[in-house]
Amino acid sequence: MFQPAITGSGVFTPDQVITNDELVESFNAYADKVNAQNADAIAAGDMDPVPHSSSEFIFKASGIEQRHVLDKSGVLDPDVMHPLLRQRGDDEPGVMTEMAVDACTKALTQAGLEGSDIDLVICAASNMERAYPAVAIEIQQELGAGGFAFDMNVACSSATFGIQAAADMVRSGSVRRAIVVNPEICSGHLEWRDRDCHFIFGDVATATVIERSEDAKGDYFEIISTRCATKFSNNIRNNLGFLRRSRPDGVDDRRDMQFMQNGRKVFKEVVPMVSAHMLNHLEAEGISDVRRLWLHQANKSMNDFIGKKVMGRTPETGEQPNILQDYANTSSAGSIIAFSKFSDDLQPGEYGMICSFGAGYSVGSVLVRRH
Ligand code: CO8
Repeated sequence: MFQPAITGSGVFTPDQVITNDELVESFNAYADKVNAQNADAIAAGDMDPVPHSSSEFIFKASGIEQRHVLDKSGVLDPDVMHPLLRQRGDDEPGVMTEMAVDACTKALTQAGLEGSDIDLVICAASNMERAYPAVAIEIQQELGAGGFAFDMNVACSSATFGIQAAADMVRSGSVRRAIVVNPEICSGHLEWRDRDCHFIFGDVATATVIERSEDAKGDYFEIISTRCATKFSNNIRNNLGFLRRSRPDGVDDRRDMQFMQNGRKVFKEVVPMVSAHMLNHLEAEGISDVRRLWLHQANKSMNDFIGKKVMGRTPETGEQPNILQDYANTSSAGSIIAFSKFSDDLQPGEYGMICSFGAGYSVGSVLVRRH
């Protein structure tokens, strides 16, 4: 058995930013347009008007101030309301691969490695841009990595589930060096025309290098243990799938072909589930002094609750870093952005926990110790 360690991490952040005010201005223009087009039906009581969104609500309910996206022109155009991304030819890398390679290159540089040193690529994300060939295999090719590659999807928990899979393989010796990469184009499957959720997501890619601690070339975090759990729930759902064409009632225009959630229920059900999961994991390892929590980034109040429960007190500034004010919810990448940006200052011997949670429901935790 070998001791797995995280020896590098990297973040690709798209250049384009949408502030809450920009988002709300475009949403309200869309609402006004739809309401004007349906003025008669609304006046007759046959249709409810589309209500306006507000920046104040968004910040208060979620803590989000802005989000990075691959394309803001389409998202903010009231006649489009989704990103406009060039269709890639079959002979060029896909959009997810491009983002992933950027994040992987940063993570590999931090680990002092080349792509050819890697013998496992896991592309772990909420959505894949095509059914096959696996996005991970294209990333493997672009990196010049050897071994094998595969895609996995556990929604927002994809990164921690991927790290568990990679760490277990490194531990057993079946692979030597792995990279887990999370390219999340959340803007592609968010319903920007629904004010209940239009503010939630952003785009990003993160990557984590996992190898034997004895192979590490610089600083690293030992992966002490990992723990994953799932419990079926319909409260976060997207029905877009390969069987859509077989349904008699149309193809892509239904609301359930995009992200849907009952946010209130998710909040109430997931907070206790995640807190108990993390506490059980720490208790099983006999750890009572975890110094840093890198949590999934969906909602600031949610993280405040979880942090308080797990630490047994209100976490001090920096103990539970949030990045969602700048990035919004980036699905599986959120906890890894927090880890990548806020882990350098941990002292040797100190413990931290990465934890992601979301649709499924799913929750994954990774206990690390700074070497
Ligand atoms: N502007 C103004 N008012 C609004 C808006 C808005 N934009 N949106 C809603 N309101 C109104 C509502 O209509 C409601 O009005 P009323 O009281 O009259 O009915 C009122 O504000 C309150 O609405 P909510 O109850 O919905 O508000 P909440 O306080 O619950 O906040 C949140 C909503 C922010 C969504 C919150 O519930 C939350 O964050 N919940 C947790 C969500 C979560 O953690 N989800 C998991 C992450 S998703 C995941 O796992 C990944 C899935 C795959 C990725 C998909 C990528 C696209």
